[in-house]
Amino acid sequence: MTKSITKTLAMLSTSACVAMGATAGFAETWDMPMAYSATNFHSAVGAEFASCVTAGTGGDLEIVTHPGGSLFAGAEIKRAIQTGQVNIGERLLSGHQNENALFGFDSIPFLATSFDDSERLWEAAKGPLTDLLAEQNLHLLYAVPWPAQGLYFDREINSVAEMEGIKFRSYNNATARLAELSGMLPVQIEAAEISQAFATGVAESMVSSGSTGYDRQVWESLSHFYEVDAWLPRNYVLVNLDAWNGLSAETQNVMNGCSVVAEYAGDWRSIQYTDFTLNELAANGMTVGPAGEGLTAELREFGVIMTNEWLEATGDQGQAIVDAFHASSN
Ligand code: PCA
Repeated sequence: MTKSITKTLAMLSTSACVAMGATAGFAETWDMPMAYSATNFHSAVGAEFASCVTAGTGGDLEIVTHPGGSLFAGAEIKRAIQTGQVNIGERLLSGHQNENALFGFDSIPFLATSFDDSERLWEAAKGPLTDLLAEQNLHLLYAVPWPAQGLYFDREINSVAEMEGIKFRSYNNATARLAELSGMLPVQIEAAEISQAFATGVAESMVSSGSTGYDRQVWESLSHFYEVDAWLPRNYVLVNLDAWNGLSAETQNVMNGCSVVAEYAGDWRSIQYTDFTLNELAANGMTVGPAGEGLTAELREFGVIMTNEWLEATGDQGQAIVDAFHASSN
């Protein structure tokens, strides 16, 4: 990895010189909508990526990030890029599982539960996902995992039976299905809106990372975080394919180089952020720790059900991803 980063940086500086040496063409600005708060590590990585491209192209292509859902809300970002309302943006693709089940490969409970697993699963899925996105007029640049997903509640929970009837904030089909299997009542809410949803009692629980709980200060309404390590969903930075094809080879090179750096930095930040945010949840009064054995065993059963459902929905393509993931651990 270090070697490829060094190569990338060398490539970037070459491209930057080429771009700066070129006779100034028309400088272009691309707005980049992002759904999560400005202080979130994904948004920080996006801002670094934007500066990298702006500097690397000698200002020929300036990218301006708009975090916190300020330009488009999370659910609208993919369509905005596809239709060319913006040329670039970041989106949690599992939010579009209803369009194509393949988008949910990173949200299958207990398939890939660590950063290493997540990396291997991503390697297995990258090809098919890139092809699927290209069919939708989207070019995939890079993807960064969230820390592992755990369960938040406003009370102590030791079994699935105790979850009956709890209002559960979901962020994609998989999280809604998990709620359904455990007898909770799912309500889909963007991360930007959850502080208010918890404060007003619209939701009393969710599955997410320590990162989102920290960003949204959920300790104001919730009391428990159970480290379940259920899966690590990813955010994806996508470009409108026509806009991508319209870029010069030099600019594409710079963007590819900046993407490699962003993916590497994003992984690193996500790993660092895991302990930091869990400590912050505890420091702000929440009970933070692993789920009990009974609850964990029950949740793992849901994992088996949901893995089978996903394989049924995706057929040979899904099976090939899961097989390649398992094969890569040998
Ligand atoms: N935070 C995002 C997605 C996964 C995560 O950790 C959210 O809760 O919306």
